This record gives sequence, C-alpha cells and structure tokens, in this order.
Amino acid sequence: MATGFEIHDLVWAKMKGFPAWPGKIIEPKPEVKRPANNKKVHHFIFFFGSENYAWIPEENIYLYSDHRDKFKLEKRVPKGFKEALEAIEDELKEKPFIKKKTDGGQNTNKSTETQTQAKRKRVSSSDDNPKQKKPKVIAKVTGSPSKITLSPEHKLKPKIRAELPSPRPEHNLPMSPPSHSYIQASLSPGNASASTQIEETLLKVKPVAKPSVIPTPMRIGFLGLGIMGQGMVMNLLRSGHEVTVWNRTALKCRDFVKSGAFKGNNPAEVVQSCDITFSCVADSTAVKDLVFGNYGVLQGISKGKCYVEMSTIDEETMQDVAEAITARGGVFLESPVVGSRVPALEGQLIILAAGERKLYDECYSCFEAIGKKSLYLGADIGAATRMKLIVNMVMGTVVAGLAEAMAMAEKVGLDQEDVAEVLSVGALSCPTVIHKSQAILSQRYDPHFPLQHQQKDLRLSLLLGDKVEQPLYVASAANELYKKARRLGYGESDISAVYRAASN
Ligand code: NA7
Repeated sequence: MATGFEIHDLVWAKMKGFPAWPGKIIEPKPEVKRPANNKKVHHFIFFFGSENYAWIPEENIYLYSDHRDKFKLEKRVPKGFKEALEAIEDELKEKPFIKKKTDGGQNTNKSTETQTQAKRKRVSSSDDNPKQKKPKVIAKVTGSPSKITLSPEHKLKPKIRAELPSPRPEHNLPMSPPSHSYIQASLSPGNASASTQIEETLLKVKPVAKPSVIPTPMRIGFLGLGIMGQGMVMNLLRSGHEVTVWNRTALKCRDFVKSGAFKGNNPAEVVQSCDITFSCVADSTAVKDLVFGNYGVLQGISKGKCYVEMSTIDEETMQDVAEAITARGGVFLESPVVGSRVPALEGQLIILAAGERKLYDECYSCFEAIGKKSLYLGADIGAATRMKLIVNMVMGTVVAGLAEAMAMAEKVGLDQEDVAEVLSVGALSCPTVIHKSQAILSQRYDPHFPLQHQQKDLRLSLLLGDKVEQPLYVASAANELYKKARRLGYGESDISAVYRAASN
C-alpha cells in the first residue's frame, strides 16, 4: 500500500492520549501485533528517549524535518521528552539525507526538503534497501521479544543510557509514549542473558544515585535476583552500598559482580559475610528452601545478624522464619514491597515493614535507595504482609476487571483502542489501567509483575479472608480468572495476560 513515509524517516508520532513524540519509522517487530483496524495505514515507530515502539496510524505521524518546532513543548514537559528531542536532533545531524530508492531505482542525494516533496511517491517499508545503514536504535530486540542486545551506538550515549530503566515509569505513565511498547526482558530460569543484558547496561551507567542517599557502611547481602531483586540490587549498588549477591541460578549474578557486587556461594555464606541480608524470592516454598535448606540462611545466622524478608508469602511462613532467625540470635524484619519491574529499576518502590524497629532504622539508606516511601507498621510480624496482600488484592481485581471489559468491548463491536482512550482520560485513569490496557491492546505480556505471583497473592488474600470470615466475592472471582490464565500457560507472563483468560 502506498504511504507517505518510509523506513528511517524521522517523525513526530502521536499516540492517542499522549503528546506528539520524536520517533523514527522502523521495520516492524514480528512479535508486536499489527493493529486490528486495517482500514488505516499504520507505521511502526521507534520512540526516541523511551526506546519504546508501537504501531501508529499515519494520520498521527508528521515528518520531523517539516515540523521541527511544531510539537516542541514549552510547558509541562514530560519526563524523557528533552532527551528524545536531543536524540532525534543528533540523528538528524548525523543523517540529514536519509534516503532510499524513490523512483526508477535511483538513489539520490536530495536535500531534506526535496526528500519531503518526494515522500508522497514512496512505497511502504517492506522494500527497504538492506545495504542502507540500519537505523540507530538504543536497544533492539533480536530473535525473541525477550532477547535484548545493546547497540554500540548505545554505549556511546551515556546520557540516554542512564534513562534506559525508564522506557516509561508506570507511575509516570501518561507523560511519555505508549507503555505497551516497552522493551522488556523476560526472566525464564536459567536465561540470565535475557534478563541481565539490559541490566548490564544499566549497571554500567554512571550511577544516578539519589543525592540524598548516604550509604550505610554496613555490608549488605541480597538473595534473589528475579525481576524485583535485580532492580533493587542495581539501586543499592548505584547508591554506593557494598552488596554481596546470591541467586539460585548463579548466572544472574554475573553482571552485578561486573558492576562491583560480591558473589556468595550460598545463602549461608552471604549471611555470614554481611551485616544485613535481604531476600526477595518467588513464594513461600522458595523462602523455606532458602532459609531452612542446606547452606541456607539459618546456617549463617549468629548473634546480631540481621535478616530482611521482602518476598510476598503467607503470614505463617513469615512468622516461622522470624522465629527461627531470632532463636539463633538474629534480628528480623519483614518487608514486602509494593511496585513492579519499572519502579524497582527506578528506586520507586513502596516498602512496607514490620518487626524489629532498630533494624528498620538501620535499613534507612537501603530503603531510600530502592524506594520512594517506606512505612513501619509495628513490631507485629505479619502486619506488612497483610498490608501487601490487601494492596495486591486491589491490583488483581482491577486488572481482572479491565481484562473482562476489554474482552467484552471487542465482542460488542467496540474498538479496544477507543476503550483504552476513554479510560485514560476519565476518572479511572491511573498508571495501572493505562499501562495494562496498552499491554492488552498490543498483546505484549512481558513480565512487569508475573501473573503467577498475582494469583499467589490472591490465593493468600483469600486465605486471610477465611481466617476473619470476610466474604471476598470479587477477589475469589478474579482468582479464578488468573488460575485459568495460568492453565493457559501465562503464569510467567505479565499480570495483563489475564486478558487471555477473559477473552478465551
Ligand atoms: P521472579 O522474577 O519470578 O523471580 C523469582 C526469584 O525467586 C528468582 O530469583 C528465583 O531464582 C528465586 N527462586 C524461585 N524459587 C526458588 C527456590 N526454590 N529457591 C531459591 N530461589 C528461588 O519474582 P519477582 O522478582 O517478580 O518477585 C519476587 C517476590 O516479590 C515475589 O514474592 C513477588 O510476589 C514479590 P532463579 O533465578 O529462578 O534461579
């Protein structure tokens, strides 16, 4: 189909509900679904600064060289916009004559202006000349959606690289390009490359430590380098903490060691060599393995050793762990965190804590490094877990409701994009609704918060409800939907994949 643009064109691209953003037309990624509405011509856009990409209708795309100043924002400049502008300007300077065959197979060196005149004649992206210099991308997906490699250009751009953790923070969502186009890494066990290649770069970034964080001189241990652990450790290192890491799949430690972390051979060794050890692993079974297993945490605990459990698990296991640690003279704090992948990467988690107050105070600089807020809920072990489960019960029901709504919208003949837009401008507009509706639209379920963990949290919430005879009709129904999504194979996908259960 003839279009007004071609691959490599630098453009302003506007997604519904977002300001026009500097971008570039690139070859579509096969894993990103084409828009259902095929009446409109769409182009696949790479967004500068955020390194996201998405399908955008042609009517919302403007050639950058023609409209260089048109969409520059003076007021309420969204996060990352300035960097995106710098990046597009850099690229324009580097390649002012981005060309391809226009007619009769001739490669010409027309000026940008002439190119603009000629652009109406161009044909679509599929006939791109492979000999042309490839577009400069900051991070590109290769092979599978979870495989990320970093281009050499990227390494030359420390300023942009420092922004890499924030394709778009969930809490800052409406201010930058579409969330569904996030570049993600999946965390399948043993596939450290997928999850850590992006972190590798993040860790090499010149630290962007929060200026107010004065790292404790105490030695910090960290067990568990899953989605949450990776972000937290990165921020501890960035803020100057001395960190020793351990993960069941040892390969995941590699990039953190390259960035200055020490590596422990087992949980006991980490606890022995550190003053405070944090743990953030999948579930109660993982925590029990870690604490009570061979060379486990307990074997490293001696008088005064501090242990902070950040995993979201059932209260009973939390209490068992607390008792075992304190029985050996250790000091215990439970400290689950609210937030998913991006807040973890950005040090914007909410930390809930209960247990030994002195230890909570000693964790001050660590909590500052990884979070935006911490709450001490008292000495009663279990209080922080209960708070976390209440919060995630809300999260689980909201996203399940959204998934059902999107599934129904399609069946009653509504455009899901329109539904997402209406939600994004009304009273229901919040990072979760916007972000997850975009994930559903693009059918990209790279894990920010793995669905299996959400289902676990609903299950734990229901157990909690049982104890106090609180009816939980909505949470129970949502739990069923997540169970179905797990059965369909979406356990390791993002929570938004619950849509697959709702639409199936
Ligand atoms: P992930 O990304 O699923 O990572 C899970 C982590 O737990 C990862 O480091 C796993 O190691 C580790 N794990 C899983 N099972 C075990 C056992 N049996 N022993 C030791 N370590 C284990 O989870 P998130 O980071 O998103 O979430 C972590 C917690 O925070 C969870 O409770 C959420 O609900 C909130 P692996 O790399 O697979 O070897």
